[in-house]
Amino acid sequence: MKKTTTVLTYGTYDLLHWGHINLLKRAKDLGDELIVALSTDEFNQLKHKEAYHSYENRKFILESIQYVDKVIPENKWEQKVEDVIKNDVDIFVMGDDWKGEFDFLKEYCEVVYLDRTNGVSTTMIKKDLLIG
Ligand code: C2G
Repeated sequence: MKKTTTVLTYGTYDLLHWGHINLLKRAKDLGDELIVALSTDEFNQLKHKEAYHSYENRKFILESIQYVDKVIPENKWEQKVEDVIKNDVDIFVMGDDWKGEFDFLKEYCEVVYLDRTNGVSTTMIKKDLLIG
């Protein structure tokens, strides 16, 4: 029985935009199942990020996306090895703004950094809306 290929990625996914969707689509295209570890509101504080939408609402939005099969909470930096093992992950994916940061996972699974989508970001959206 062929094992399904499980892909795992992490992020805040606030004010969802086409750059996020572009990442999720390419991540899902690498396998059969895509798990997103979504930064909790508390973890965002550790990342010095403040999401506009709550964790529950960001989770609801992600779960509505055709490419996403499962959403789990990201509570701390140190949970990735455990997440990879517990979820039998084959491929870990992040945008290449994180290139190299998670190479320690190569001991447990394939690590893929996908090109970040230029021209859009949550920060940019917030700034543009401020200017009005
Ligand atoms: N991304 C992208 N293109 C953009 C914006 C984001 O490809 N224009 C990707 C990022 O590289 C990341 C994912 O979308 O892989 C989610 O981005 P963020 O929500 O900003 O995630 P981040 O705050 O980088 O959290 O433990 C890892 C962290 O939780 C990553």
